[in-house]
Amino acid sequence: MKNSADVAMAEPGTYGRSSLVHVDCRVHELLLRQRRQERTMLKLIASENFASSAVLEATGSIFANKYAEGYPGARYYAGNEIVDELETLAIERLKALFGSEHANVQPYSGSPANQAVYRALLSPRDKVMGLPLPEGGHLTHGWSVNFSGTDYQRVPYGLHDKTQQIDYDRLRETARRERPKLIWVGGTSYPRVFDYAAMAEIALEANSYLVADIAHISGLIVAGAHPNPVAHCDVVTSTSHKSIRGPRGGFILSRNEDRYQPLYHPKSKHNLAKRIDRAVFPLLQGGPHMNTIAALAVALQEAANPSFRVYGQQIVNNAKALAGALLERGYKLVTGGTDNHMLILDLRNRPLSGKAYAERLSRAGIIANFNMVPGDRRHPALTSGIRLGTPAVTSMGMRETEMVQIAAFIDSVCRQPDDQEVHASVRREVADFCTAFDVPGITDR
Ligand code: DSN
Repeated sequence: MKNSADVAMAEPGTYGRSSLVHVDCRVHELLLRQRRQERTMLKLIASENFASSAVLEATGSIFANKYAEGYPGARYYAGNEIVDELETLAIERLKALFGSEHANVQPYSGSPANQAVYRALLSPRDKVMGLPLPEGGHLTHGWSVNFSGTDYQRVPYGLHDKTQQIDYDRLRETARRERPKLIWVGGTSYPRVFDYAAMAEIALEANSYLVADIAHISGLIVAGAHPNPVAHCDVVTSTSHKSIRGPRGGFILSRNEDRYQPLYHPKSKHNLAKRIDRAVFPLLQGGPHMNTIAALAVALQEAANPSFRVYGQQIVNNAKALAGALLERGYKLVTGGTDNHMLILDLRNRPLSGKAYAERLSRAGIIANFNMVPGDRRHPALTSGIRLGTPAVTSMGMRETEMVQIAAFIDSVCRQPDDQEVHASVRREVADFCTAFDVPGITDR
């Protein structure tokens, strides 16, 4: 028997009208399974969220079909009058939300956005300071296996031994000595607020560009639940799919003018904004994903709604409640707690690796990622930590009471990591627990 895809292709007129279930039952079945999983499990990955139905609709729209290499008003393809309006709308919304002079919405995601910053500001082998990955930084902030660590000179800065928070005094000393051309502020597993004003002072003393990577916390910033770095930084980069609850993509904010242009780019005829734009396209990328830009515009409209402020604050309240409940149960947390949307369980004194605990939790319907902790002696593929985040469960409408219950689920699994019956029983309880909440973007039950 012919499969449904053959039928759709064979019958003239059916192409373009059949729905997924009729064209590809295998992918449809996988989609249904993923949907069921997301409805019945607790998504505690700090970098994930649930985009709204409106954001998903724009992501899956016909804007995906359009080639629009270039920028609004200066494209290399015809027929872009409407997408010019669309991209301008996203840019203006972004500038208004963050108070930025310039915005580029074309980066395909966070790492390409960061790569564009390197290419706009630096030359190969220039010195770059960043927080190392095991201490909470990102691969692109100068980690050895990433282009940022192989093509540039890495000057790591670190955490205070006691507080496990950024040691700004040591950072200042290192910056004075090394005079890096760029300093990153931001990370992927740092559960505290960043002191952008202190970083700006340090960067100014060292003649360094200051670049904030706000991928994790952009939603918190818009909601007023974390300080906004824009006034302190030369450039700010972000993904758009984490706490800001947009499509999978990235963006860059910057000043128009480059305060170090005479020093570092005396021959360039382009200001900072223009150099960022040229680094994204044509240097690194081709056609922008206009469907993603459409969905970003929608997400920014949602984030401008006053209810988003309530959402952002609740993410933080929930993270604090989850941290408090785990501390009460005797768990150790990196830095002793959290100021933002994430917490990192320090499992160095436990028998199993972070990876092993993450696997057990997953069997019980709790999805989290294993993560390095400061001073970790285990291999990065095993680690001694678990990172937990509250953006997704907060999008489901959960509050502090539910965080206490989630801590109890986590504790049951981690106390009995080898008892599969316990995992199965927690899995049933978690599924039951989730049925009381709606999952944005997943409308059917
Ligand atoms: N992969 C992202 C995270 O989980 O934090 C960072 O790029």
